Order: sequence, then C-alpha cells, then structure tokens
Amino acid sequence: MLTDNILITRIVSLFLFCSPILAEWNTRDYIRREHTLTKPYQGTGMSVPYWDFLGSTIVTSNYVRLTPDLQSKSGALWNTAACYTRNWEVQVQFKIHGRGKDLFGDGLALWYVKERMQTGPVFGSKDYFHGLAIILDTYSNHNGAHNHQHPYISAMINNGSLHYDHDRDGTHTQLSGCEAKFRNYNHDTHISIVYKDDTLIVSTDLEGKNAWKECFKVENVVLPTGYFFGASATTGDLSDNHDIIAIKMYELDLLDTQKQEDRSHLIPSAASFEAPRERVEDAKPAMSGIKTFLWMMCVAIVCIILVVLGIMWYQKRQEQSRKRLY
Ligand SMILES: [Ca+2]
Repeated sequence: MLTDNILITRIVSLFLFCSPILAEWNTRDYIRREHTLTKPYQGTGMSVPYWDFLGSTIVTSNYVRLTPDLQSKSGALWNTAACYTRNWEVQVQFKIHGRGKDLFGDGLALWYVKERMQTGPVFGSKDYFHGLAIILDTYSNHNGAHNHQHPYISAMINNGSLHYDHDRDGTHTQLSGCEAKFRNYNHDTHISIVYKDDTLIVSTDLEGKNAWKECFKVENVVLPTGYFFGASATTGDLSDNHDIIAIKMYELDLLDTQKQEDRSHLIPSAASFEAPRERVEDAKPAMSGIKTFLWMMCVAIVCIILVVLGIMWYQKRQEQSRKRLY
C-alpha cells in the first residue's frame, strides 16, 4: 500500500514537472507550413516549397543568402502563399555578418505586403508598397545627428502613398523603432513580429539567451489579410552577408468577435505615427575661398560705383548752386 502511494506521488510529480513543458509545446501548435521556411530548404529538385527567390539570393544547405558581402547586390525571398490568418506571429532567424568592422550596409527588410517579387529601392524591394515593413537598417545614411544609433530596427506601414526616405533612414515615416546590435554574432539571432488584435509587437533575441526582448509595440495598426510575407536585402558601396536561416509563422488565437470578420479589403493604416521630427535640411557647405573672394570683389565694385556716383551728384549740385548765385 505504501509503495503504491509513493508510486502515485511520483507519477503525479512527474506529470506536474512535465506540464510546463507540455504547455510550452501547446502555445506553438499552430505553425503554418505554407508560410514557413526551415532546413532542409530544398524539396524535390532545386525549388524550395512555398518560396520564390529574386536577384543575388542563393540557397545553401544551412542558410538562404539574400546578399553576399559584396558591393551593389540585391536579393529577396518571397512566400508564394498569401496569408489569410488575421492574428499571427512570424519568427525569423537571421544572420547579418561581414568583414566590415565600422563600415557595413545596407540592411534587411521583412515584409507583409500586397506586392511580391518586385525589386526596388527599399532594401531591394518596392517603394510605395502596401502593407508592413520591418527594417533592420545597419547603415546610417543621414549625415546629421539622429536621435538614435545604428543598427536600428523600425516599422513602417504604407497604403501605397508613402516614400521611404533613405536620406533620413525612414525616420519620417516610421511607426516606432529601437536600437539593436544584431551584426556579427556567432550565436543565433532572432526577431519576432507579432500582429494580434491590431497590435504590432516586435521583439528580438540577439544575446543567445533564448529570451525575447521587446523592441517596440504599436497599437491600432490595420493590416488586411491576403498579403505576402517576404524578406529582402541590399548592399551598396558598403556590404554585408544578409542570411535568413529560418522563417516560422504561427497562427494565433482569434477573439470570438474576430471569427466572422472579412479583412481582405482593408487599407493598411496606423493610428499613431511617431511624432515626426522636422525635416531639417542638411547645412549648406561653407562657401569656398574663390567664391568668397569673388563675392567680396562684387561688393567692393558696387561700393566704389556708388561712391563715384555720389561724388558726381554732389559736384553737379555744387555747380548748379554756384550758377544760381551768379
Ligand atoms: Ca540606412
């Protein structure tokens, strides 16, 4: 009898010990294969199921490289299946690395947009897009002072009318952002994008601790269903390897009120933008020596002419007054 009790206690404690692990598994039950990219990438033949490639992208057995550490490269990776899930989380394991210690660029963008497979100037993809861009910007294009350091992670929502301004690193159209050092690590680096109940939360796991750290959270973000996930990267004068190791998409729970809602025709929008900083033009470069000299010459000549005219006018007046006297 006693041994039976001990046995039951042991089974119960074993179950209790296991339950947090089971709970952990359950939260990740809804992985959507058609929006996921994991090793081994290749299916039958050379193609990767559910994903298309553009530009400099190459697929190896360990990573999908969007750009190599070489100048003027551009590559992208696009999901072939549109996303009809309303609440989702996308976790991307990536690696941005290169030889550059202080100079590297340009960065990586993760997309949930209407337009897939379109090349363009926004980290290798289309400007004036419809949807969401999460931008991992490694290079500061702005000459003047920023209110943040690089590398920098930011979010942009576009309804097709906004231009991503590289000269200002997109700061005038960003929803929110955070500084994050995500380059040149030996351990795995991850970013999580949660879009749930019209709230966007971006978190990172960059320190190899297997823990998410919130980068930013923005409420009242409207995104329709039916858009495509993608990733793109570009290099210019500066370069980096931009590698995607894995993309995992999880379907998140719906509220009861959300179950019947048709979101396919919504226009992307965000209630709050970060208070836009004034778009201050960069200071004009100081006048060159020759320009300054010529300018001074002109001023001097004008002064001399004015003085001469003044003297002539004065003499004429004197003459006239003399004539009147006689
Ligand atoms: Ca930049």
